[in-house]
Amino acid sequence: MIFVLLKFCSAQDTLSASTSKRYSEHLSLLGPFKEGQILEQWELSERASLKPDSVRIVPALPQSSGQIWNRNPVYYQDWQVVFKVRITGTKDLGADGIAFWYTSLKQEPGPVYGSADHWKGLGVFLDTFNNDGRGPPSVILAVVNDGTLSYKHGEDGFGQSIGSCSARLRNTVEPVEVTVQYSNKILTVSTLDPKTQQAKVCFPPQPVQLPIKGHFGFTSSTGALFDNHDLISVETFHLTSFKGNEEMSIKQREGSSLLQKAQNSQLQMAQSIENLESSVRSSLELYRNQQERHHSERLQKILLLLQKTIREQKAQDDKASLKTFKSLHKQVNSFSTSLSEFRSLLWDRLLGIKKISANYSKRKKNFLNLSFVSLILIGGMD
Ligand SMILES: [Ca+2]
Repeated sequence: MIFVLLKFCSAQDTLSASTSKRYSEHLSLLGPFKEGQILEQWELSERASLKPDSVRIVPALPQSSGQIWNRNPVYYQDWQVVFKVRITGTKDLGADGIAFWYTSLKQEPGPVYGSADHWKGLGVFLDTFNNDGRGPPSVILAVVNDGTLSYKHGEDGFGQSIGSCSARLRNTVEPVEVTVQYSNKILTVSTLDPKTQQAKVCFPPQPVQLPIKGHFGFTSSTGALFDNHDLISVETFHLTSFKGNEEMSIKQREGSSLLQKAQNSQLQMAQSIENLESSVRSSLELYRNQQERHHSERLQKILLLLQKTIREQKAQDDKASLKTFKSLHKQVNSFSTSLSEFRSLLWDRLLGIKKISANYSKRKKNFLNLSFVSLILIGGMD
């Protein structure tokens, strides 16, 4: 517990009082490990392997290299990575050391501590072999590359680093603990003194520009000389500085303002569209009214025409009817005349019949009288 507090305090030493940090489990790596275990957030190259308490980036074999990269990109603006390594060898000299990376992409294997050259981002190298004979036997150095720099491995990056410090790295009693921090575009590299448990800044913090998106990685290589290069642990923190907050707040306000402007613009646009729609709707209404008026007028015309036609037709009908009526009347009159004549004729016939009847009756009576007289005459004779 005391160790944790001290460690926390030591880590805090490199942070300003206005910076808070949050542990990122998915970007951290802690044992124990099982052989053959698949790390969810980290990918190992074939040469790298899991040991119970560490990731063996590369074993103590000549001309070897190994890599371990976090799988998913990091989007932290400010971050802090605390890692522990153990570099052990049976010989007096070993090589080449371990590199910590924060690069825009997961690097392919290559010549720079087992990683590709011309990287974009940061490399912090724990160099265990002095290639050019200058300076201390082992150092920690930081190199920032924009993708154009070719690392001079044979000269241990002479003239290329932004800072370095002497450090005992091989066969230490305790693992070597290094803290790399990027906050407010300032890079700070520090080591933990195993005796005092105090952080020691490796070189004066440097202003650097690192990619917004990147990957953390650890790689290692050996040459003719070799060591076991073990990564014990990685603890990553997401840093949030109040200044950053203020900047963020300003950016948020700016963003909010832009958003507001965009929203206003959208509202204006929406209003314009609404006005346009209203105008179109009015025009359509007017057009419809005009059309309706037109239709109405047309209908009125048609109606009038129809009425006229009907009247004319009616008139024609009336004429026809009158004609028909006249004809009929004439026919009726004619018929009536005929009927009257017929009646008259019948009447005359009737009178004639009556006369005949009367004559017949008279003649019959005369005949009867004549017959009676005849009978009397005849009887008189009997
Ligand atoms: Ca070297």
